[in-house]
Amino acid sequence: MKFEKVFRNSALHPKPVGLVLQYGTAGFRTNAKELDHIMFRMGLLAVLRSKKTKATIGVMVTASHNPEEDNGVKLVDPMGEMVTPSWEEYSMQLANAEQDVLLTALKDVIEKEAISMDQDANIFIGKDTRPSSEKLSQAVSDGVMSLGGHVHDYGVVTTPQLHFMVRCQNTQGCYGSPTMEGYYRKLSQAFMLSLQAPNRTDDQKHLLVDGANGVGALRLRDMERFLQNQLQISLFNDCREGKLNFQCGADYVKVQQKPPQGVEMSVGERCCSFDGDADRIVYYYKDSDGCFHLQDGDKIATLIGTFLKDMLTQAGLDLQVAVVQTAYANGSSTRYLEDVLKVSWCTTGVKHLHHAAQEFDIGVYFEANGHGTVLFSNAAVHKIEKLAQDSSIKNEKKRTAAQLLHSTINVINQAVGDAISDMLLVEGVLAVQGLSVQQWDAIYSDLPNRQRKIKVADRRVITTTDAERRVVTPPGLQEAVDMLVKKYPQSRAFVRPSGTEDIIRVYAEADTQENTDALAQEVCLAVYRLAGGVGEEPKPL
Ligand code: G16
Repeated sequence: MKFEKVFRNSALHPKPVGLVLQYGTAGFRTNAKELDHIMFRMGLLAVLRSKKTKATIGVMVTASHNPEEDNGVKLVDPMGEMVTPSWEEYSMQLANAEQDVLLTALKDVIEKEAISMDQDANIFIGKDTRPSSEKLSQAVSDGVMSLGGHVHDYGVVTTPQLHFMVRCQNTQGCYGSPTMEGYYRKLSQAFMLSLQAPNRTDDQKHLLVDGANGVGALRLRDMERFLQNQLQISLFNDCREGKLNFQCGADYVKVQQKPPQGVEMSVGERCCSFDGDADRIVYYYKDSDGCFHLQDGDKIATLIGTFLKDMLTQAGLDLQVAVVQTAYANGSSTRYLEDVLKVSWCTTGVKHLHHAAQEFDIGVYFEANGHGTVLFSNAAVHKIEKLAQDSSIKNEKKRTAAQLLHSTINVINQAVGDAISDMLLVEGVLAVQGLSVQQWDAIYSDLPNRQRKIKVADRRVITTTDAERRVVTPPGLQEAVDMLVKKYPQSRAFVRPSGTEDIIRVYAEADTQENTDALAQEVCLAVYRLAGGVGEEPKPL
């Protein structure tokens, strides 16, 4: 194999000398200006991964919930999941190799993984709506083609759509057709089958969607015609004006605990927000006193997990449903879920949750921020399909439950959390169960909670353990958090470095909002003082 082309073209995407970037929670993510060489090199890596797995690999150019000036890259493995953690090491090796040793780093991966360079490589590329994405996705293509790979560029698509295409391609169409039309048709047909409530009122069909001024808004518009008016969408923050993720989108709504700008909500109306690449969703509404109520990823997991369990019981199927959560899960959600389902914990990051959910017959995983999906084991799919197609079943309730489970499987994008697919799933479950958004909200009451961000000189000084619930370094910080937590009833707090932004995240919950905010403030101060805070000391909100 000749590497002259890689050598030549890499010089067109030079690495700034000394720049070192970490592979974070969801790939590389930083200011777009620092990413050209990373994109070229991830194109190279995708080719190696494709040759190694003998399958199509995806590369998505996006920084998801981050501000518009950032960008990033997510690598998609053959079944549509995030790239396997052992290859994260290789991506760092390639990303951070200085220009003169790039070929050595590349050859090292080839050798370690015993990759046959004669093997074909196919790469699917997608990008979000950021101004920098066009050029950066071109750098990915350059990397792929420099190493002889074939590119299929899907253009501006949501992250989950790209994951879906990769999974469809590598299952030879068994999962669906790897086209945009294939995606819209599969999900919308399954959604309509899953409704089972033909007499829904216009109010029940109506949904307000905040598209975060991102790709989710564009692609949801494309999908509307496939939904045949079964969902009547009022779309806000739809890219016509307004900045991506600015005062809108799922992350803003979840962290600020308030409605996005630009959405006209009436009392009791169901609303939801996507994030910048449409892999997260949160729901909310406003009550008659004008109070804002959030149905975040925990509430979505509860709705879906309990629905699936009910349907399995009605269908007489003995399959275990588990919900996977992270440290951000509200204490009330965990207490509620533990009474009805199995609950499992893992570290922040969909790549970890996805893996943990694969342990069960049916694994529902959601981060509180609205990132999640449901995974069905092959055995579970087989049992459900068999029952749904069994025409000898006389018991109507049982037959309906089996068919509902079957269509639910097809509404869900099992490759990764998907705002559009999750939205259809929630809408279907609410319709089948005849639940209003208020009734759904009343399943349990969240403990007041607060998320804050603290800027420190180097976020790597904070290391954690126990699914990121306890700090290991710097010394004294965990002891300080423990002392503070003791001051407030029903309280909990933790601190962790973000893997997508250059900040430390602080989470606190307690019996009242006042206590929660006081606890969050004190923990912020402890981080600032013990972990090298920069700028002004954190102030109470
Ligand atoms: C990514 C990950 C999520 C994670 C989020 C925040 O989401 O896929 O699993 O929760 O980042 O991570 P951190 O707290 O480490 O910054 P997205 O939607 O931004 O790609």
